[in-house]
This record gives sequence, structure tokens and C-alpha cells, in this order.
Amino acid sequence: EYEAIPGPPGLPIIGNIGDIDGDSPTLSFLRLTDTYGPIWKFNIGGDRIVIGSQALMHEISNEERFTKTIAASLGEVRNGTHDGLFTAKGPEEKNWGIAHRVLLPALGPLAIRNMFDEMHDIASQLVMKWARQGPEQLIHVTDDFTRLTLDTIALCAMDYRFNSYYSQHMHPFVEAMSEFLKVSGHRARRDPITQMFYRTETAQYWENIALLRKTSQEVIDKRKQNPTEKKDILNGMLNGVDPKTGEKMSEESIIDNMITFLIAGHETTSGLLSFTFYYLLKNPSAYDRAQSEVDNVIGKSPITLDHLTKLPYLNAVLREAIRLQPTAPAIGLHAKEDTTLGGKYECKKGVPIVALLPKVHRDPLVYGEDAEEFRPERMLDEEFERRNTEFPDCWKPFGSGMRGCIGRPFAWQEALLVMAILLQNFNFSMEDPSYELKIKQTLTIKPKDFFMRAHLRNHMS
Ligand code: MNH
Repeated sequence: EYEAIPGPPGLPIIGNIGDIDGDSPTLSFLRLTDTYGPIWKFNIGGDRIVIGSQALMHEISNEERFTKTIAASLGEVRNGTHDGLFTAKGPEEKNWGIAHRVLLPALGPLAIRNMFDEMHDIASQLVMKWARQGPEQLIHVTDDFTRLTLDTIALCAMDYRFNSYYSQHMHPFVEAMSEFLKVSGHRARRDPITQMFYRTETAQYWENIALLRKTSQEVIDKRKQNPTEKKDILNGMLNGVDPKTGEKMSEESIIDNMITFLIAGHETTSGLLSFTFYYLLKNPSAYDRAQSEVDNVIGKSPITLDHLTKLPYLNAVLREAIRLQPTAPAIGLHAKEDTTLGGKYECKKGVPIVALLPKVHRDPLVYGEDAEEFRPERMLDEEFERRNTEFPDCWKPFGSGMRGCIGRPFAWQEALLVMAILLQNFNFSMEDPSYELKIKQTLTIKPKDFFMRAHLRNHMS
């Protein structure tokens, strides 16, 4: 009675390994979706279903029927962050609930406003760096935005300064984190027998995890010895009491979540800023409108929190950039019970479903003929809200429901502030105007080999 879900044929034993590029699975998924349509399946050590339309996204966003799945890379990242928010299985793990309820206010809109000065501090350092370098210096856009987002989350989350801007080599903690993430990705794609041959890598992997945990422990110890009134995320975790259980977060859970914030909180925002500048430079009229908004609303004065609430066009630009390039490009879910998908396909309990956000976000039934184009106007509040009501779950860059992104207000404030302060101070140009967007994938996606130049605007004098 069920219709068969289409998909690449594959081979016995190895299944579809040959169809998926291990280094950038998302790009392979996108190509295969072009071939097989908005729902298809493949097999690598078990069946997996891929979906890429608003209707199917809406269906699997129903939390009564579907829930987050910890598979592949996320399963490996769990080696370092255990039942921290991002890698927890769900409410059945008690620490998830405690951390979720303690951290919702600690990362909520109100708390984030208190972090404005620290965000501004790091953003100003980037302005200084680019101003000093001058327009002759090629800016490796994603590298400098990654320095910015890492330094910002570390300062706001645990009052720690990586001082990344002026060093070629990243801080040992950062080095350990990126190695840990990279190897987590590799491990996810190996079978257990093959994995046994990677002795040295495995030893290094666990050493990196140990270093991440030790550094986090030191930060906690230091704070406990020198308590402050600061309303930062660390104090939120140390002092917060879960209203439901009356419990505080355990020290282990604080460490898990501290590492989680640094992992979940930097690459995604860095990618968002990078794609935003790519699209602005490719679309001069959008660029001009964004810069005019900054000039009209903020002018030459220092940026304040209040300004950030008055930048509708910049908001729309960010929404549109992350629509086309959702920097966390895939979300993994599974059905809680055997069920049906799209009214006619069988979906077994527990089978991983990959929701492919770049496809969901370009669904022509929702976004029309120009779905592939960068057009921020469609993301201005009124149209944005009307569309989200008519087509629920058509824009889900932060996931949704109880496992949705807890760092969304943080990321948005940071991205808005940085975009505003940069447009206020510089005119940008693309190093190579014929640059065609290429994507680099790790856990997240970013533009590859994208360079620009920053020319200081002289209106400041
Ligand atoms: Mn974030 C979950 C995208 C910034 C911390 N984040 C998610 C999910 C998406 C996501 C999608 C859901 C993942 C899944 O279902 O497997 N996050 C983003 C994007 C940005 C982002 C696109 C920036 C742009 N995230 C941040 C920042 C932080 C953060 C900044 C921390 C300050 N995110 C998290 C945490 C979770 C999460 C923690 C897991 C929440 C949970 O499951 O309880």
C-alpha cells in the first residue's frame, strides 16, 4: 500500500557510500535531491531518509510524532559534550531539562542585552584591525569572522579572552576544538574496524577533549574563587536554579555546555556574516540600501542597543542570507513510532531523517520563481510573517520546537551589530568581482576562498 521512496540504487554491503562525498555530504544530498525530488532515501549502514520541501519540513516539525536524532557527526561530538544541550538525546536525559530551563533566561533576549558591551568590544577590535591594515590587505572573510565570533562567545560565555585577531596560530583551546570537530566528522564516516587503524588520531582526539574540559574546569574554578555579579552565561549556569526540579546544574554539565556554546556558537554565526557580505557585494542595490539604513539610523554616532531595534532592512538581509545559505544546513530527526510521510511513504520508527534546509528554504511553492535569488525585500517583517503563517516551517535556520537553537537571540544581536558597525565604518569591495560562490563544509557551511577589501569611509572625520 505504501509507495516506494525513490533513491540511488546502491550496492550490496556498501550501500550508497559511493554516492555521498564524505567531505561534504550536504552538497551530495543537494545534488541527489535535484535528481530524486523532495523525498528520497539512501543506505549507509542502515536506511536514511532525506527531505527537502516546506510541506515535509512542516510534517516532521510535529514534535508529537518526530524528535531530534543524535546520529553521525553529532554522535561523535557527544564524546566531548555528553548530554550537553546540543548533543543530548532529549528530555529523557535529565541534564538536558535542567540545562534547558536554567539557560533559557541566561540566553534570553533580556540577558543578551547585557552582553552588548562585550560584543561591541570585540566588534570594535575587528574595525581597528581592518582600519590599520588598510585596503591593500586582502581579507580572508571567513577567517576573520571566525576570530570575531569565537572571541565574542568566549568573552560572553565565560569571560575568557582568546585574542584571536593578531595571531596566526589559534589559541590551544581553539586548536583543540577545531581538531576535535574535524576528527568527529571523520570518525562518523568510518566503520569500527577501519577506525581501529587510526590509533594516533584516536589518542590525539581524546587528548583534545581532555584539554577542552581541563580549560573549562579552570575557568569555573577561577570564577568560584573570584565571584562576580556579572550577568554572564557562566554565572547563569553556576547560580541558576531549575524552577522545575529545584536543582542546579552539575559541574560536569556546566563543562559540557561551556564547550557546547563554543562549538555551536561560533562557526554558524561566522558563516552567516560571511555569506551576508558575499551577497551584499554581489548585489549592489541591496548593499546601498543596507548602508543607507545604517547612515540614516546610526549616522556617525556610536552604535547602541537601541539602534539595533531600528534596522529592518539589515534584519531582512540577514534573514535572506541565511535562507539561501543556512549555515547549519541539515537537521536530523526520527519518528517516535512507525508512521507515514507525505501521505504515502513508509517511515519506520527510529530511521534517521535528514531535513535539508537549503532545499526547504528554496521551495518554489513557497518562495516562487525567484526562490534562488537574493532579494532581502521579501524578508521585511510584514511579508516574512505572512509567509511564515501561510507556509509554516518554510524558514527554519535555527531549527524549531524545544530542540531549536537556544543561542538565536545571541547570534542575531551579534550579527546585526557587526554588520552595522562594519557598514558604518567601511566601504567594501570584492577582491575578484567574478568570484563564484563555492561552499566549504565542516559541521557547518561557509563560503570558500572568499576575499574582500575594506576601505575606511572618511565621513568619520
Ligand atoms: Mn545554535 C541548536 C543553528 C548560533 C547554541 N542551532 C541549533 C540548531 C540549529 C542551530 C539549526 C538545532 C540543531 C539540531 O536540531 O540538531 N545556531 C544555529 C545558527 C546559528 C546558531 C544558524 C547562528 C547563526 N547556537 C548559536 C549560538 C549558540 C548556539 C550563538 C550559543 C550561544 N544551538 C545552540 C545550542 C543548541 C543549538 C546549545 C542545542 C539546543 C538544544 O537542543 O537544547
